[in-house]
Amino acid sequence: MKLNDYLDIHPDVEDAIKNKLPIVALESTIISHGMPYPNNIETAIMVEDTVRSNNAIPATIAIINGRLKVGLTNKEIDFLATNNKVRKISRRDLAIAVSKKLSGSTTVASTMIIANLAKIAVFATGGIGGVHRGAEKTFDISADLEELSKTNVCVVCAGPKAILDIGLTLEYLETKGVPVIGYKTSELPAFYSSKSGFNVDYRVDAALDIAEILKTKWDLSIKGGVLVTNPIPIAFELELVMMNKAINEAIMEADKEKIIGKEITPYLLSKVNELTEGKSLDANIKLIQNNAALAAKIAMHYIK
Ligand code: PSU
Ligand code: MN
Repeated sequence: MKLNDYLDIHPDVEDAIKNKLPIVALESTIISHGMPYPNNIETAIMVEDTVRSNNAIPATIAIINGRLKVGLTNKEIDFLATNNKVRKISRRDLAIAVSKKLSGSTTVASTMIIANLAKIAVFATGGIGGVHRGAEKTFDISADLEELSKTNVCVVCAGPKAILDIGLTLEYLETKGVPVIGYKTSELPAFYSSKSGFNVDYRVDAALDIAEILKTKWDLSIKGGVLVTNPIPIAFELELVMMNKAINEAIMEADKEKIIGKEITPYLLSKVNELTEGKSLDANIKLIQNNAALAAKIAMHYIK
């Protein structure tokens, strides 16, 4: 396979690859299905700027007319943010989207796949998908977890999304052999809150040490990613009890409306935002920014 048959690498990213500059991959489902307009576009641009101000090059990933885009123009970001027909593309959808020349935003799973094709090792998102509450009946487990077990990309997040079953998500990651690192914390953060009541496997206090763990894992040919969990800064976190109340109510609404499959995560995020009167969205924006900055530092120490 000739990579260029499928990949469109933005000139800034191409230049960074050539000159061995640090690159941070960013996903696009957050733009089209994770946030309302115009916060989605503002956040996408702000996150790219955060990567740049931390001395790395951003590569926001999406699929446009069947092309795998590594690095987007502002016009392409605008398209993803405003067109409500943009599909949410995960691993299962990827080959179909490409061969049928469709457009779509990429989840953590599919962003990892495309980042890896472009040899980008570090990727920042908000919160990963995981095992949903009630998964023992619904089997709803995000493809993000399987991807972390197969694809060699470091994912920097603020923990699993709080709408999930955090304990089961950790169990799944353990089974799949995915290391879960806490950046400057031994407690796993839970997206909107810096605390979850669960511990991470390892606390690491420096970006350099994380880069060394990546090098070591892949030198040893241990397949798969590393999950770096970076707590939302305390000043922006939401109170766990208040959040859980909103999440429980959102889950009840989703049940009533029979929302399932790939619609559930976007539905819950938007419902929780409604119930918290925009507080959860504010927190989501802050935590992504925080993750982008850390990812840039890790990428600087790790140049593939
Ligand atoms: N992080 C956010 N908001 C989001 C997501 C991550 O702050 O909307 C997206 C990611 O693309 C992730 C997806 O892969 O949510 C999870 O969807 P699912 O549960 O259907 O796998
Ligand atoms: Mn799902």
